[in-house]
Amino acid sequence: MPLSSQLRHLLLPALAAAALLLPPAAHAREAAAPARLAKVVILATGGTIAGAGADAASSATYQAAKVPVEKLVAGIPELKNLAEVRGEQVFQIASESFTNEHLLQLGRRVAELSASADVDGIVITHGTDTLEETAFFLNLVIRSDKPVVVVGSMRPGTALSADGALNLYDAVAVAASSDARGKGVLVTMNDEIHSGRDVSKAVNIRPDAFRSPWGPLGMVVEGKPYWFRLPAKRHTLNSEFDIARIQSLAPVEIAYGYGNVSDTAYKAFAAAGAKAIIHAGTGNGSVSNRVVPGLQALRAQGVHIVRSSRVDGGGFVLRNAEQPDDKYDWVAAHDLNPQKARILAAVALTTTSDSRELQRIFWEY
Ligand code: DAS
Repeated sequence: MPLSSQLRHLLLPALAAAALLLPPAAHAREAAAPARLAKVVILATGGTIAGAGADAASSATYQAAKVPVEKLVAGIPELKNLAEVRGEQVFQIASESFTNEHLLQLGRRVAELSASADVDGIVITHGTDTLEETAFFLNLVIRSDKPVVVVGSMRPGTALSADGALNLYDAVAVAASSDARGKGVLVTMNDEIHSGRDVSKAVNIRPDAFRSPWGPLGMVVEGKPYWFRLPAKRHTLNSEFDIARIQSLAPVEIAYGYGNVSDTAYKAFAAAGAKAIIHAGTGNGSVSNRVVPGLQALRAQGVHIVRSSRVDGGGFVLRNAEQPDDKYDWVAAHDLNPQKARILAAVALTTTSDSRELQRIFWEY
């Protein structure tokens, strides 16, 4: 039954006065303006996430690096519920064609943006082939705790059940979340959040292609990150490396170990100027007895030998196990696969050429 006007006149001032007595929190909640959306910059480099195929059934036959960043962002209007997003087209290439110069140029832009008060998080759209190398490189050299999230897709946006849009939505959600700060460079693929250090591409044509041997750090579900683990190795603000102090990366090459192998590739790499060679060895980074003398000679010429393993996913190369690393002055790559070991060796060589220092760095990063 409606209040009489007389009673209303009596009650309203009393209710207003009572409202003023509410604890500040209640007032603050009602009065506060909605928290501003995080400002996220998407740096686009190409890859399948920017790819296009001839028809929807072409999920593995397509051209990478075709769709510009503006179209990627426009294709996901829901992004504006997560963050204030703007895009920059840094490159438009398939990532198998990345060079050290691409890594340095991208790293310098990421460093510049992460130093800006007008940027809360950064997303990098990237081809999946070398995504793990770029993510690890940035993890080593970007001196900021702001979220940097690298993302790709296994299918072009033109395909049935394309994975790029949700992967990018997840990446923006993580880059916009304050609890992603300080966790190092991250990778979002297939609903999972991985450490840029650990993750690698384990399958070449499925959306669940990316695996971390020690497991993902968390998941993104409906635009919300859920965390279950933290990185164990040094990264970003806790790294001794800084993109601002890196002018170039030394040539570091990878040679594969297998039955009947010879030392030809190692010698050719050294002759071409390699400062370190990553041995993608069998098993525990083992080296054929047909190759050991050649590697000892290269070490004597000043070329570093880093023993990684072609076995990728869940173990690590043990120093002085089957190979006398102390005697040969070689470096054990620990749990890093050959392509990650190449990145760390190249970054480490910007500050030292001492093999004991290199080994310390391989234990710590
Ligand atoms: N060629 C692959 C690349 O650019 C396509 C992809 O998977 O992103 O890495």
